Amino acid sequence: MSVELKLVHFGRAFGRPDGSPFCVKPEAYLRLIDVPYDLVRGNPMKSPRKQLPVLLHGNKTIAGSQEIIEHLRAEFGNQVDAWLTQEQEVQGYHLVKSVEEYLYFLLLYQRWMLEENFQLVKRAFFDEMPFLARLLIPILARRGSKQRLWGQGVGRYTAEEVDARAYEAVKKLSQALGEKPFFMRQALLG
Ligand SMILES: N[C@@H](CCC(=O)N[C@@H](CS)C(=O)NCC(=O)O)C(=O)O
Repeated sequence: MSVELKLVHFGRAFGRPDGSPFCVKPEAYLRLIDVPYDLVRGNPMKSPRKQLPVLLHGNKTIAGSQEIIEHLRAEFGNQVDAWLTQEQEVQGYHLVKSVEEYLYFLLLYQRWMLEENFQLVKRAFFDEMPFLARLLIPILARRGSKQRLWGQGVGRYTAEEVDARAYEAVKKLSQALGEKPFFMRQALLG
């Protein structure tokens, strides 16, 4: 069977499936539903919203991690979490929003604004690029992240304030997870 799903992503980094958590998310979903897919390294500037991930499915182009999951659900059925109660679905929605719209920005700050981490990011994300691109793209990407962070608000914190908020956010996630193997799963009995 030929593979008709192509996930356009940034690429493996830091020993993880992708440097971007938004690209890890649809790939994790594809693995959960066990549908064959190819990975293609892409350029966000060439994608519909100037961001990755993007899914190519036949002649359809789907931009955005959530839209990709919704598309896969519509095409292949909900094999992953159809058992959620409506209350759990609502809780899950807000959990995802807090990770994607808050914790993500703390991560963005730590990666791009702290010099020591930026040097690691530069090596992990851009080392394989041709010389000029390797020189310029990290500077432009850092500038873009700085503007996003300022607009969102996290960019106005000090590094110490960001650290404290990231620690608090991860600790609360860990408390919510408790002994469960994944979120929204009822606590294991016995
Ligand atoms: N809401 C989008 C967010 C995707 C996103 O923020 N992607 C970032 C990488 S983490 C990106 O492509 N940035 C490229 C840029 O800003 O130039 C989703 O869920 O897919």
